[in-house]
Amino acid sequence: MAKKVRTPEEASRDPAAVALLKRAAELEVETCFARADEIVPCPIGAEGLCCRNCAMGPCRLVGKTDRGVCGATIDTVVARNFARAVAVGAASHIDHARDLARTLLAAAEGKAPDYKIRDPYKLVEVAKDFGIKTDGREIGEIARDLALAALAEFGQIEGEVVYVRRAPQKRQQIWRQLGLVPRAYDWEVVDLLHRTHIGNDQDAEHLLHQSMRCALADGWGGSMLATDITDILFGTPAPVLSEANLGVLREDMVNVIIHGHEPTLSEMIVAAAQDPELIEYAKSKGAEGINLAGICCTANETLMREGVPLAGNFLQQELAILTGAVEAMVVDVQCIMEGLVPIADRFHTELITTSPKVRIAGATHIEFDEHRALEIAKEILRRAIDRFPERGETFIPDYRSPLVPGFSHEYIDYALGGYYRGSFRPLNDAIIAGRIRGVVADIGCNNPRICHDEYHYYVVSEFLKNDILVVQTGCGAIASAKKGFMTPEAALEIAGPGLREVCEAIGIPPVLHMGACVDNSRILTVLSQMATEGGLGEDIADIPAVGMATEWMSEKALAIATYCAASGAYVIMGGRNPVSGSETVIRLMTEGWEKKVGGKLEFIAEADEIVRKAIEHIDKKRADLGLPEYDPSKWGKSGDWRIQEVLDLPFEERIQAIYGKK
Ligand code: NFS
Repeated sequence: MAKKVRTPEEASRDPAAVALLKRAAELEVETCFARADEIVPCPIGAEGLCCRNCAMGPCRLVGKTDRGVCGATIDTVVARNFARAVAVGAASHIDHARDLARTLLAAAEGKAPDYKIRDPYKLVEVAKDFGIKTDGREIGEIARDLALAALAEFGQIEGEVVYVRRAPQKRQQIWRQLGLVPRAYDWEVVDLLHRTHIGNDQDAEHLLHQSMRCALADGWGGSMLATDITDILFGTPAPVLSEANLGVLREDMVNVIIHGHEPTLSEMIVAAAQDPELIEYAKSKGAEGINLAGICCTANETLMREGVPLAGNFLQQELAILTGAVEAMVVDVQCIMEGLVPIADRFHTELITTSPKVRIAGATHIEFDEHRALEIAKEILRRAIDRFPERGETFIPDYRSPLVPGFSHEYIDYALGGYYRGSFRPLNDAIIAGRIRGVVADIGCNNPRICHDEYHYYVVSEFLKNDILVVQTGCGAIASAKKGFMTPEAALEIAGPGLREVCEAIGIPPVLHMGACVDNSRILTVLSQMATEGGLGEDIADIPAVGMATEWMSEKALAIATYCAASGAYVIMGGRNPVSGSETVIRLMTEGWEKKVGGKLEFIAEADEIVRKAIEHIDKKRADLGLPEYDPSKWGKSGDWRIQEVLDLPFEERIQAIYGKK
């Protein structure tokens, strides 16, 4: 069968990406889009049916072969492959959290002088969660105790991880009854990996059970801790105005892309870029200054707190270099394509790795050390500036959209009720009344096997039309940002009448950017607070909400999906189903998990089917709660819309509309 090579328009829905894919063809530069067309996925691995866990194999369980050499069944092999992916995904978030906790400790002990506690209020709140005494104590002392208590969570000898107590009571009971409460972050990952060794756990349900516990150590452990410490060190996000897409690169400035996941170095680069000496240095090389832009979750971190513009999501990392306008791309950990090296070689761009964990052959390595963070950040920027005179022809597609990100759960609480009356009551009330039909979290990656951003655009616009509030993180959030869904004005244009009223009243966009992928923990916190607030049941599983990663590709996405399901949510993953080789595993994750934990994980290939099933689930949850059936005709006659309508009336009718009499 001839391989299908997609046109740029078939490969991406983002006009900036389309323009650059055309440019790539002209320059004969290879990208992941072309490689995805070239490489046919292994059909056996794709279904989870290849076991390569020992040297008796690899065993390919296809055709008449339904057991591996050791006798492992299809169900065991498929569940074991899934479990390994969850373990790796969880490990990524957990290890990210460890680095942040170590940075907090170094900052508290005065060994990392460039870091300060920017949110002491949150420090105190989190310290209380950890049972640390806060009254009358110095901030530095509290921070040190918190860092040590947090670091102890990774390898705790026994007990439960602290953050499970943030979940609704009912959820905690379910986890305790089922033995699902994580004991220590690292423990659950090691336990799961251990089980997948040859000759260990050989019961699909049992493997999936520990997959949930391990994933919970991510969601209610590593990720939640990473979010909290990042807020403590760099500030809890609140709305800012910024821009998204490759058009944020500047012709007249030194462009530096920060890409990866960790905020520790990128925050220092943001600070260094404002250094007058470095700006002067850039000017001495013929540039107007230094322009920073982000890719992937580093982008989301610095966007949320500093307003640094988004250059793009996962599938735009190579395309950014293709503009010819990037002097340096600075990467840390996760989601960094090795394909960046050959592209950077074609241009003047320096690809700089910085994490002690990540080296890429062909890239420059400047190792990050939190003890002299700002100095390293300045060194990196100086190198970028030195490249500016080497810049050749550029091709920056002129596409960028405004956005208002920064919706931490603390800010949502504040926006809904004010400083003294912060509460989720208005949100719950809007759902109860039916103004908001339900909530969808559309998160996760891009995948070159799916037309770039297409699923994100489609599902988000469908949900908005149906009065469903959308919250987003990760690369899905960047997709919506580029599409213009993240401005309050978008509510007027796309949202259904009820959702529009709510957005107008509060002054928020209909799609809330809640941060990076570790910040999915913010979504867990919001759902827990909604459950606790009252009127929407008493558990996350009761809320009319659905989680999804429509263009997922990473193991982290599988870990997130699993902890959301284990927390009671219905989770839908788009595109490929990595457990399709076993009907038993599919059943266990859907019907089985639904019975066990109230949530389920389903893989659905088509976007319209995803929307249909999500809305069906939301309506079912509404009915279970005894809420009124969704009826959009009841709404849309208030707020700005109504004011304008009244102002447009002839005088007599206007008076009647306002005063109710002639
Ligand atoms: Ni999440 Fe963020 Fe993007 Fe996917 Fe990668 S950047 S952590 S894994 S690709 S959303």
